[in-house]
Amino acid sequence: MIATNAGGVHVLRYGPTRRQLVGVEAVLADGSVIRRLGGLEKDNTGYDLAGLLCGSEGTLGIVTAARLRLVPVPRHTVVALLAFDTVDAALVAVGELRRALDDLHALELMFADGLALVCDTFGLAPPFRSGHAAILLVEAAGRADPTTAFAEAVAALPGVADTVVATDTTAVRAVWRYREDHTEAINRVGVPVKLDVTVSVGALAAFVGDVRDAVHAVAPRAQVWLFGHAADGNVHVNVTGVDADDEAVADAVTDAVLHLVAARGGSISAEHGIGAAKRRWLHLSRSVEEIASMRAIKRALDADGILNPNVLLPEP
Ligand code: LAC
Ligand code: ZN
Repeated sequence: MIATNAGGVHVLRYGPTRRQLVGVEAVLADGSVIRRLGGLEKDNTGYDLAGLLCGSEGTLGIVTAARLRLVPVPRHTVVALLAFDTVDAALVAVGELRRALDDLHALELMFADGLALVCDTFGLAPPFRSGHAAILLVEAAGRADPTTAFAEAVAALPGVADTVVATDTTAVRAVWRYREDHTEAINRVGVPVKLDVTVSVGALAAFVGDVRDAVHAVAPRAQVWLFGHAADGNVHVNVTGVDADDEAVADAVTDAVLHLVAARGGSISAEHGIGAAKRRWLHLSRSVEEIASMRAIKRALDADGILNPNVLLPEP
């Protein structure tokens, strides 16, 4: 989790792993150990090495211990699925809910085709009587019961075509399945080309509209599955119907989507990292100067290049 700066559905409330990290112990490439586990909230004594190691994908050191910030488990949780007949209406609701709900805990985006696939694949009852273009999963959670504030915020939203609400643990879990089972359902269609991108929330509607066209321009018969973390502008773009082992087509799909993201000022990896698969495209999100700085840090801490040598940084 630390090496990848893992994200997930609660980043909007708590931030990614880096925000939880208050210290690490790590073994560096030369065998030396850095250890800073005191957990001081205020500590301006130089470079933030824990923050640097977090998200470094194993290229700078091996994390062997960590000190994490703890947050109280919310006592009350309420979850709803909100259906919208246009993507724009759903994304307007994203902004409204962020402004209106202090206890917002998750805000996830799905589309009609992905939801239908999940229901078909796992034999789940469709949550709505008819199909809707875009669906938000909204979770509010807090020390006090957020149900009233939640109901008021949802009632004030324009464009809600239908709702499903869950408050008890079993119902909450059942609602989350519609979102969380997306990855497994898509994997059963075929090995997907997987992309994980962010654009600003303001650019999300246009991106969602354009990304299918961008894929179809290079792979006309491909299916494009979109879902993700609406509040973060983070969309998981999974493409099936292209042979993932046919590198030329898979690369063309990746290239098309990641250039679209870059043109809209987004990030080519929101959560999943660069790894080996995306290192060729790092320049779309990072400047020449930034990549040079990253190379200098890598050289300083791992002169022989023994730690995860083929990930993150592009081949020189
Ligand atoms: C998710 C994983 C794919 O959000 O990041 O479900
Ligand atoms: Zn995700």
